Amino acid sequence: MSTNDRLDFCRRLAADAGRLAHSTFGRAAVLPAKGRHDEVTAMDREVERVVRERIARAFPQDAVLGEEDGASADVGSAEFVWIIDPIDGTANYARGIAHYCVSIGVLHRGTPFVGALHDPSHERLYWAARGAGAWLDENGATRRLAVSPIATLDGATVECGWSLRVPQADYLALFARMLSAGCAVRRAGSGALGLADVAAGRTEGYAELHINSWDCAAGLLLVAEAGGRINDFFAGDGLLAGNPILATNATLADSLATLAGIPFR
Ligand code: LIP
Repeated sequence: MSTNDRLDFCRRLAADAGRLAHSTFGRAAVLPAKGRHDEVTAMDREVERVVRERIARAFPQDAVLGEEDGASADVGSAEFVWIIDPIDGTANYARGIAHYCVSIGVLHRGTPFVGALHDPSHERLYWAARGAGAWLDENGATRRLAVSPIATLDGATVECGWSLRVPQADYLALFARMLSAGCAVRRAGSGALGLADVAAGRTEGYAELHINSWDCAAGLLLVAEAGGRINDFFAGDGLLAGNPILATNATLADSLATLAGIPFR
């Protein structure tokens, strides 16, 4: 199988999964939360079920890791691992806020290989392959993505992801450091779309003190292939346990790494 086979399949799968997710947007069947501010809907589970089924048929030799149903037994040994967030931004989805996406990334021997991210609310399909650039299909056209050229912190916008997975004091300190340096700071509730914004040059950075691999596997590749700099998220047990994440444009990379306290490789 070539890169193109998995890339083409990943793009089609993310497109189909996003359309499925959007079919109940605004009337989501919200299930008992996994934790405070950690929602899940029936559609999260349905999208992941469908995505897993299609991957198993097309690439039975590949491993899978998904937010809702966990890791297949061969996730530590398989050459290729598919990483699925069926709905990233579930809290937004559950509330009818049109800021969510389906994110599907593929690792080859532990590093991002191809990925696709579908934002059905805006009919945007982001995709990338290692060494082949990052791209956006929108309004019937495909354009290459490039990170922002902004070179000053007081001109930068940075998204700082939040969850109860880290102490609130640490998050507030991160937020305060960014603000004190002159950055505009946002938190929109989807790490994957936050990474897509960096890749598309809409923001200059995305930082989060802990994020899971299913939130970011596709988005990290988008940023790297759009000319940005990313930290070594998959170091250690990043795949199964998550890690801090920093994804930036090239120009402000070192400054944002210092402010975030998240070093690059
Ligand atoms: C979301 C992440 C985001 C985080 C949110 C939430 P989910 O993922 O993408 O980085 O800040 O709290 O965890 O749970 O919507 O798939």
